[in-house]
Amino acid sequence: MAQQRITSDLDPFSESFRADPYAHYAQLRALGPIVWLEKYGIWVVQHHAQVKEVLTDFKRFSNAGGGGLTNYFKEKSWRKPSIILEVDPPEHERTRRVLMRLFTPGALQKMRVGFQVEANALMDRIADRGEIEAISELVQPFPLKVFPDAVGMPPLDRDKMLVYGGMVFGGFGPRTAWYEKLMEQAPEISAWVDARCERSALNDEGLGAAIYAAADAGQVTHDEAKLLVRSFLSAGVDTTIDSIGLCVNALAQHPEQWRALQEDPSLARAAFEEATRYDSSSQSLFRTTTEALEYEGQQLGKHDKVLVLIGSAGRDPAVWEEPDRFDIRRRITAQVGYGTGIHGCVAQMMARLEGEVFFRALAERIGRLEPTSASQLRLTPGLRGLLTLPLAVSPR
Ligand code: OVV
Repeated sequence: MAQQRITSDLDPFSESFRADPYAHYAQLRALGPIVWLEKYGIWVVQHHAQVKEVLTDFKRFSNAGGGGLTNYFKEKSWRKPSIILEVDPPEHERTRRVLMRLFTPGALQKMRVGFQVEANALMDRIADRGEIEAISELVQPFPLKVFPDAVGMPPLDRDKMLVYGGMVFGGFGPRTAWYEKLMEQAPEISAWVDARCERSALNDEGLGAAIYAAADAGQVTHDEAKLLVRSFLSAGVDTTIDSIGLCVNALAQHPEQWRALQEDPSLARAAFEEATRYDSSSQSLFRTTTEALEYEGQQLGKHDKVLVLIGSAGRDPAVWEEPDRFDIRRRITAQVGYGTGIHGCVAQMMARLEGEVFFRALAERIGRLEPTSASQLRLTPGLRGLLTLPLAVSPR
């Protein structure tokens, strides 16, 4: 028998919630394993156990209902739904397989060299600058260079790319005035993205060409190949920019952790992994119920939206010791910062590689890494990240 409904008037998309998400997550966790958010008429799960379970149970919790708050079973999406994120099995298997095959250890090893050259050059450019605005000068330039290089694209126009990212991830949130204003640029930005995904806009060596080769081999259609390249552009740039930025911030805020990384730069990958638990760019995603069902004592309706707070799972004291402590030596065995299950981030090994190479170069080449004034959060829904991060730096 379902119990009485557990409800909350918290608004996870509000600026006040987003300015301090972890305290709000703790409030939600205290209420129960699944809570009804009155403002949006959606469910939310916030404990590691339920986050993992909902993400894994694709039969009851669908992706075809859309990656965000918009319910595709009831409303139309602003863009053609993603054919990898916003589909269920069996359709999902074909597209997922094509992308999975791109990220072999050999392919990643080939990327590593290019990433290292870029990271080292970047650190050397900023090391003796004294004071920098780290987001625009240190963080953004790295994914904005290595990602298009790996895909086989010409350099990305920073401004267009970041507006597009705002649309994709902002589109996962509510239809606010901020969002409607941003969407005035949708026709122009969509045309720009579409052009970047054409086969003729990609070189023969990158991940993009490999997707079109899979289309030549009959694994997907050529139209689908174009949409899969779009998924790369949608999911691969803002996410890594924000994750790397938040990790730089965590290190600057924890001088003893920064010193530990400098003493042993081989901790770079572990530091980035810990930041993906402690303060990840991806805080939440959505599922939609396929049918009416009882879950954790609550009665869910058919096609109800479920907000899955992976950022809260990363701070759940049931799973992590001292979850609010940033500790780059922590053993991470229950990471959900990349999601999990059949929709777990398909390029997560590439993201980890970017982080590893970036933070190793940072540790090897930068001495001082200290905040000079307060950083600014970007309080838009979809992704967590910093707008600005003023730092004092010096060469090592
Ligand atoms: C994981 C993710 C985020 C945003 C967009 C997409 C995927 C996509 O496939 O378009």
